[in-house]
Amino acid sequence: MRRIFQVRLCLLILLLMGNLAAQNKPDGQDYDVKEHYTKYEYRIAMRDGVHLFTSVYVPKDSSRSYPFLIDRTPYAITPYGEDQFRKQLGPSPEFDKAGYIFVFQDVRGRYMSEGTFVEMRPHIDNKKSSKDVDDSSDLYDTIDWLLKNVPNNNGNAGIWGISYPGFFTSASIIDSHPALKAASPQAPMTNLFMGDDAYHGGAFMLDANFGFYAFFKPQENPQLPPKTPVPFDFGTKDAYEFYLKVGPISNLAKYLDGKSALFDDQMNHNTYDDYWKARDLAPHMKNIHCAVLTVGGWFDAEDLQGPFSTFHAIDKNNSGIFNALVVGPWVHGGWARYDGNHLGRVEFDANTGDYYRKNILFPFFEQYLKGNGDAKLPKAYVFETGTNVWRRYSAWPPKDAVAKTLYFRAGGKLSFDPPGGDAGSPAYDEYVSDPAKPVPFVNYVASSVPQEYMDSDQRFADGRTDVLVYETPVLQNDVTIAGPITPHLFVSTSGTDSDWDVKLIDVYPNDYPDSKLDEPKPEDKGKPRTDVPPPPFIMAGYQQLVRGEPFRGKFRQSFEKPEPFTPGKVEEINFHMQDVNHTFRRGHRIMVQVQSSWFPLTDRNPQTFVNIPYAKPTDFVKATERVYHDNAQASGIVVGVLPTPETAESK
Ligand code: PG9
Repeated sequence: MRRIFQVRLCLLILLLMGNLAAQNKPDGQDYDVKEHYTKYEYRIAMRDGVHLFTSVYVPKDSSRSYPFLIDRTPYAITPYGEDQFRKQLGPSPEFDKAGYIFVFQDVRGRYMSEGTFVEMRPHIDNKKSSKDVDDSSDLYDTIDWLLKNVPNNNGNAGIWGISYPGFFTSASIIDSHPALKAASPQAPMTNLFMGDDAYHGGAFMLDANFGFYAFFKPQENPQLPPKTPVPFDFGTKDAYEFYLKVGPISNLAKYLDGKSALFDDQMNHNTYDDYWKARDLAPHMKNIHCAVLTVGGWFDAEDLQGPFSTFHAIDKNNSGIFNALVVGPWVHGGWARYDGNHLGRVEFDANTGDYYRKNILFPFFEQYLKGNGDAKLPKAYVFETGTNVWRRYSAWPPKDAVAKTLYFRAGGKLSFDPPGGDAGSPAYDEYVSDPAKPVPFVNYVASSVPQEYMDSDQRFADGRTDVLVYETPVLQNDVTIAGPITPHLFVSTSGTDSDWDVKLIDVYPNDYPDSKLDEPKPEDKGKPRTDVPPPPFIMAGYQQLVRGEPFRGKFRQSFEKPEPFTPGKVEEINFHMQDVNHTFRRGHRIMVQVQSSWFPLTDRNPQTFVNIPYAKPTDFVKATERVYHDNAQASGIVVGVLPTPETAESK
């Protein structure tokens, strides 16, 4: 009897493993990499003598030649060992099957490569000797070596990468090697202080960054990654509670067992100083001679600004090359791994990730690395949320987007008409902001940054006394906006510093049908859902976050030199919220919420003008915040409005 039980248990385990493997296999394809590729490992010497550990997967079919497709990463090129194979080599299974020579490289100072890791290593424009090295010279030397030492290559090379590997893609294509023909920087970090991972509007992106530097630590010498990484133990599932208890964020260093140098840099450089200016990649994006396809996600909680900054910098400094942008309704890196038909409760009515991988990225590299066909890609290939359609634009932002202001009006109204008719109404709205009770960024317990927060339901904030709400009447026509959003606020505070966080929201009608996503897939039945937030699943009246962005008021004159507020004095603040392409459908409403904390997404502003990471507990004080909306101080947000069929007809 016992024997039979053991056999059945083994069969069950094999079945489960098979099922798991099937779920992990990319797009359900049973493609065996080891059967079709041979793997080699090399230590390639750079011009300064440092050796970078590089693995190369070469197609076994030697009847034709192949281009290189390179991925340079700080996150280890596992598995190590020439007999250990990745399950997938390229950005999607099409690449593995079509045949490329796939190259993976540990960047300087990471895992098995020699040298010293430098956060977003600053580019050296005028290199004077072989000691002047950066990621541009490292890729140049790597391609030179590959062309000479890897047989059966077709003389062309491409590079791609997501997030930090996206930065290494952008940084490596500067002063391009002549064999480099195509690059795809995806969610490329471009300026960590200006809207990428570290700071948004001068506020520190606390939850994401501490979580990141809890595992991303400097290393002494070449080393293999740990067999089983041990995640940081917050001691609670509630990040809000954890970070509130921490107090001033300099207290976090004690949790990083003395290896907090990279995190310390993030905290200690809390103005736009030379440390950050040296790491702004945009001004160095020159002498790029390859085709570039930059990819980003509307709901990327880490590097939302990077793709736009990189795309515009390449356009500005490199005429004559193919330079295009793709933006879809995706979370950070979501375009590479999910079907892309929803985020949280919000549905996009199509597998946008599959579409992009098969019809945009794969044809791009096939065209420029093999001369196969014409991908016929537009300058900007953008998924318009709300209408849920792909748009092809000849420029980004679209040329026919017209700047219009959505004005805050008395009585919590929002209107494209200025506040002329509000005579007799109060000139401002006010609330008390208490750093001891900051406004949460999600209304459920979360141990990290839930990706779905980027389009999550804001009804939990709508009723709070420390959140101002402005809302249009029900829309009679679709309103489509495209491009960046610019809050233009007139404010005062009883403190000497304050954050002003602005959220643009799409309010669904009260008869909107419930989400189809509420039914888990058969294979997920009974399992806790991680792709959608907890109940309630009601979509009627849903307040979808379209774009939210913090702004730390001390930087209203400049990010280099913060200035205190004079209590009660009205000041003007203008800041940048990242691009969108969204349609507020007829029957919906447009809403804007304004608040002075967004926790623990960002660190808390003590509302006292101090060096915030090193604030004293007594610096954290309540403040009365005012937002003005009379004729002379007309607060609002500037958006780019596109003509829609209705408005076009009405012209
Ligand atoms: N964008 C991520 C990150 C990089 C650097 C600091 C913090 C986060 C990432 O590479 O995934």
